[in-house]
Amino acid sequence: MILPARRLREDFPILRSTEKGRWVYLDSAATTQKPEAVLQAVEDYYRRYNANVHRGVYRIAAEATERYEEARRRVAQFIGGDPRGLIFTRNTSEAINLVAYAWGLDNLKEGDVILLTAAEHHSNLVPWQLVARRTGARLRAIPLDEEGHLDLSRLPELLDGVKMVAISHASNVLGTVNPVAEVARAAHEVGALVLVDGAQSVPRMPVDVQALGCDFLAFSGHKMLAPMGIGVLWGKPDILEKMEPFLGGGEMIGRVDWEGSTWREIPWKFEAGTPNVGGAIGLMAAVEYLEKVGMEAIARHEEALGELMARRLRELPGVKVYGPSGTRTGIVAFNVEGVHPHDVSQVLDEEGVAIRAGHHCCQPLHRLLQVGSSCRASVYLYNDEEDVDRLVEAVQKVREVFRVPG
Ligand code: C6P
Repeated sequence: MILPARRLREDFPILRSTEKGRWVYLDSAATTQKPEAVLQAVEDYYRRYNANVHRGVYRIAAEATERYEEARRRVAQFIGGDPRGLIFTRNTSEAINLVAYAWGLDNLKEGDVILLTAAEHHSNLVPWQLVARRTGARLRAIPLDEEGHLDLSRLPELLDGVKMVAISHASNVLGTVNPVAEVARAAHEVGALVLVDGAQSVPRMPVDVQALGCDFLAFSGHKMLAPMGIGVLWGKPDILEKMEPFLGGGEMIGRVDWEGSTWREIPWKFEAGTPNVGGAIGLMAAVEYLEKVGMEAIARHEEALGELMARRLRELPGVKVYGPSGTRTGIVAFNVEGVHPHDVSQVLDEEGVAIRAGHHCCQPLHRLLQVGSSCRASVYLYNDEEDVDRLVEAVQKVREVFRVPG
């Protein structure tokens, strides 16, 4: 394998072996585990310089503000973006809602189209439904081919009347990576803006907003080694400058009077109230850890494990794997014939293997796959072939317990 996963696991207290043996975590697409470096950075903030930011002038308040703004610059650099466009949010969902409301309510009107894909997570579907209901805009979806890749053959037609293209970069179910740069070029030709849901790509491959050519990128810290409760919306500064705030409150204002208020400059215009300072500092530590391991190596490691996992599961009689047969990320959804995913997951848990079971917040996609739910195994930099063996052995056990034919 590309990465020394066994050695990397030592950096993650929760993944260290216990007397019961080694527990195999295969649910990193839901949330990743946290390395010592991140835990220490967060603890150091709370133990040594916990203070509100942009407010106090005493020593530790200045230090907290400095580190919070340093985190903004480091995370912006990680995605190749201008730090003035980097807004800290709670997660991907909040980042997408920010754009849907703050941009959508003022820029969409009756008959305008928001173009998504047929594989979107609810977080990149429901906010647009809510805003479409308020503005009279309509949703349209780019269809998928047999393997789950985007079918772009009708893209020019699909772009007719489109004002916003909001698409995921990597699917949280199918293991596919969408050709975002190609879609963005076509979208810009018809004057549409492009939002990329990077929740599953930013953690597992090099992502550069200039190369993607997107106007907005949303992602979550907790899926890339950082704590929960910190996420990012990056936007092109000139677009963000023209947008009204999403939430109102402390610190996002210029001057407040009973008659009205003015806003601070970006990015602070979009950060109302006390931010998650410890989370941002944790995200900076996570980004530094990821860069040390190397994003290119992480992507290749995941691809190799994803392909291996999909191939080994496909070889088992009665197991159906979704998504492409070729290159994929380390996210593999599957079903065992006649066994509910929750039962599969429970037997796997008894074998010390943690996976996710359900619709993975992608109900329309599961309807397209003609199933209500699925099992999903997802790897990260701390997984290796041994973990794939453990998964396959545990699925074999499921087949035995439930007497799956074949
Ligand atoms: N997917 C999964 O197990 P939040 O919850 O806001 O941090 O991320 C939302 C989100 C948006 N887009 C994609 C493609 C995602 O995968 C997710 C989160 C998790 O698949 C939790 S449902």
